[in-house]
Amino acid sequence: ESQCGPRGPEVHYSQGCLFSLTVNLLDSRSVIGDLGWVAYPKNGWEEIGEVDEDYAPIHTYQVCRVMEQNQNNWLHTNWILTEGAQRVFIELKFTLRDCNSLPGGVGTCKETFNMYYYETNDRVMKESRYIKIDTIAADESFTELDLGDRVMKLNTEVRDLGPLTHKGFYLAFQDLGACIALVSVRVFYKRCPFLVKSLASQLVEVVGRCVNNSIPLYEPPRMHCSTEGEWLVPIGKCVCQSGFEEINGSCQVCKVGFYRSLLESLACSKCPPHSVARQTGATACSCEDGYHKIDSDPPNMACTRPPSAPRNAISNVNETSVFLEWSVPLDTGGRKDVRYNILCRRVLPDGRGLEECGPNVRFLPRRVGLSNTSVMVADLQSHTNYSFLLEAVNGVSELAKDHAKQYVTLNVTTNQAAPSPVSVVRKGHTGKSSIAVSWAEPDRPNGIILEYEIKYFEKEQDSSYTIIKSKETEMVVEGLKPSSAYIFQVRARTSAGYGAFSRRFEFQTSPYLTATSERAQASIVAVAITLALVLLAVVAGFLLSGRRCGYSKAKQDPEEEKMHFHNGHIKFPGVRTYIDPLTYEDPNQAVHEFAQEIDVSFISIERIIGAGEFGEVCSGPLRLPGKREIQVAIKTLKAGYTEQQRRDFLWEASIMGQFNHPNIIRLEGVVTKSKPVMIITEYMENGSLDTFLKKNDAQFTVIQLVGMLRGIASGMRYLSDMGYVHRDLAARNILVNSNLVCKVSDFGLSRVLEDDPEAAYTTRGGKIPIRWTAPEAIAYRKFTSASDVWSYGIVMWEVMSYGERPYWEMSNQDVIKAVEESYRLPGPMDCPEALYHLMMDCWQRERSNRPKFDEIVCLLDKFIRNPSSLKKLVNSSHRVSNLLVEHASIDGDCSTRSQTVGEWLDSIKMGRYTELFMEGGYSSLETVAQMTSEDLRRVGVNLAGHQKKIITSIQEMRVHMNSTSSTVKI
Ligand code: ACK
Repeated sequence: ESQCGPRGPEVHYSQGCLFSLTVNLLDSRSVIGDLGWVAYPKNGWEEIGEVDEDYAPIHTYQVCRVMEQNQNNWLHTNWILTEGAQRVFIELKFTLRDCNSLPGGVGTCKETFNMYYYETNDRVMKESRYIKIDTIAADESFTELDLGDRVMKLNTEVRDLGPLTHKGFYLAFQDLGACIALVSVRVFYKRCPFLVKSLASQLVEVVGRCVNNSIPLYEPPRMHCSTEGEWLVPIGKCVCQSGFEEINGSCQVCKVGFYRSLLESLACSKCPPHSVARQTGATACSCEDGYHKIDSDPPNMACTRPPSAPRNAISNVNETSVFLEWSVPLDTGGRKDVRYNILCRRVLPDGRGLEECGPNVRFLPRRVGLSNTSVMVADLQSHTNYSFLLEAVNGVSELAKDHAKQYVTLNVTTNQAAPSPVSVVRKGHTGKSSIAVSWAEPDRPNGIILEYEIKYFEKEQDSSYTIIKSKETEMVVEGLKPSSAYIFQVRARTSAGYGAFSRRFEFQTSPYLTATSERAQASIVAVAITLALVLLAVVAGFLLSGRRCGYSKAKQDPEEEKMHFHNGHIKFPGVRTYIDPLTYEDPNQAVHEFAQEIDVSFISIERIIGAGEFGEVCSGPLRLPGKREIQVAIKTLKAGYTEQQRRDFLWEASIMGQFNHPNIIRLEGVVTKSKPVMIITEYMENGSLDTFLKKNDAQFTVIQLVGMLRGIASGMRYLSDMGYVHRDLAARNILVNSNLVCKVSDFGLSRVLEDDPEAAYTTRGGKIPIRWTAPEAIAYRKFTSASDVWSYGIVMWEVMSYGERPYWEMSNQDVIKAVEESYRLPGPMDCPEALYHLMMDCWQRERSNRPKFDEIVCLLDKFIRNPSSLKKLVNSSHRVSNLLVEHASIDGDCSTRSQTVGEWLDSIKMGRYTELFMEGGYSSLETVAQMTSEDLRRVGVNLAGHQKKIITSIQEMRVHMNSTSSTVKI
């Protein structure tokens, strides 16, 4: 009671107060007058009346018959009422004599006594019913000495008794020969305060109440009172309410600058950074101006603000995709939940402003709410300027409306890109041997579509397929088998190259016609022809009447298209072409039109890698702001240059800057505003191809070599499509990177050769590329893409012979003479025959007979796809050190010439006439070469377009045969 105070269940459980009250049923010390206990025998226990220092009576019963045998002395209490208690406690205080300290009488002396009880509902006592409670021994017994000192060692023993079922009970103490003084006997039970009447055998639940400024935590406090009067099983708890803290068992208000929210901690806490509590008793702190908190922020979290802008943003353009990357903002606003949003805007031409990128632009993984510091933006338009706003936000950005948003802007120009795939190919009219197909322009042409390629093959026969080219978006494919399923795929080509093929579309030709349906068809055809004639007459009249219709989009024979494609360099309006820097009055303007000026501080020259024509070539890192650091090659213009030399030097940059192709060395920019003047290009780890091959003699597989050649041909195809003639194509002007990618470089010579033949022959001395140059270019400076093809053949030879010098040590004059006399380089050692054939084709005297770069790429691709075509090596007899002249032909889809009549007709897509040619007796190319238009009509080639195509091919064949017959071998 003293411990818990008189408040009863008004407990503050957090103090851990457990308490009970005790109720005495008997206390021998509080009895005034005789106790009235009964001793038996009479000479056993005897009562000694004494008073304590306060004159209160002390009832002591003692017995000490230690010297006598067979002692059995009983002492009974009065009848003790239980008052309903089921469990009572008996507290004995007594002294006991140490037997060892007794002189002589140790044999009978005892040091214990027994305690009994006997329950009754009335006062009637039956001794025989006593039940032993326990044998009581002393913790400490006293000796003679203690008696002398009058220091009595008082023992206290408590025993409990229960469950009691009767109204009352007697206690009895049995002595069997000890020396005992029973100083006091107290019998009591325990009860919970204020619940005296509720004491029960089970736990009784009692609801508590929280003290001032405290509140129940989770649930109101409850405790259970046990039968022993103890508080057990506390449930619920009180805590100080928000804004208060518990100090010494009471709840005290939080001071200014401190706060306490309910569940966070028991004590008031200092306001977290950027927040204040201006009054006492704060349950939370409020944010300083400019700082915010969101509901989910814990109370002890500092107030935060929006982040600053992302840093170090860089862009990496790959065709029409841009990879944006950045670093986390310097100031995250104090939060971890920083996310990034991208705003994509297209820069409208002619300064017309910006427009938001439409829904077609894809953001990977997404546009807003990016948790990583990078994003891929795909499906942009090619050759277009974009401005990306990159913004960092966090959980409080929404709340900080007045906070000026901090963006970082990235301006990006997309590159040239191949067109996207044609998505649908439709079937039109179907005949027994023809199917009309049409398709829509790709969703993203990424430039002007130069032509389409239609690939088709009989279903499940995809090892042999046919490719036809067309400028239209429809065509009739002929020469098909009746009742057969064909697979069609279409792809588009722009100056950036081919897009991917469409998915496969399967169409079926009609079955053979029956006699009647043939007749029906014949009549339909007759009607159609009549209609066509009428239409023709109308159109002719229309044209003759002087009205201009412009370019007619009427359906053309796609085969004709292919002819055009094969026989000439196709140029369509709008195709990007190379612009001769000469067209600029001020050469400096040309440089800055095509080349970016780079601040020299972004370049570090680390080492010299070689000597260029105008000065040293160095390498080092280029760190453009907002761009990833890259390694570059730095061509310098040596000090003391003339203005002309400066112009010549920068000329190359004006040219290079116009190109954008993976197999053309990429110009990063120029330094013209400081000295030395520099041209900065991408760095090619393996340097020039000739040196690289010499260093790695016989180290590569044929496919690796063909892969390199394919890259060079692809770069050259791009240049020829751009209308640029290189004029100095040689392995020394090809650079190789660490992935063995070959890139065409050195664009410096062409103008000089064109404008100043003397300069080419005199000032450049050994650099005159006689060995690489086509005869017509040497003879009368006819530099064309066809002369570049000749040089390409020499590069092929250099590659296949691992950097051997063409024509070895022969003098330039001897080379010119030998080539004039139709001598050609022999096939290099271990060179596949097919590659040597291609080289030889590149060295056709008649330049129109040389393959186009397009065909070369196509053929090399075929070799790469089918390496077994490269198994057969050049006959070793062709490889003696003599020069050998031999004509070879390109076969297959990439060529216009072939060996048998059937192959030749197939190659010009006139295979349908093979049988007619055979029937007409034209079974060899020699006989075919003599054919006239009249002969063609006679064998059954009636269509004018087909006649024209076949005749053109026959004429080519004649030229070819004539040059073959003049072959000289040494
Ligand atoms: O054979 P190389 O190591 O490769 O020696 C020459 C030298 O500079 C003089 O032209 C090298 N070179 C030129 N341009 C580059 C480039 N873009 N990357 C690496 N090396 C280059 C060339």
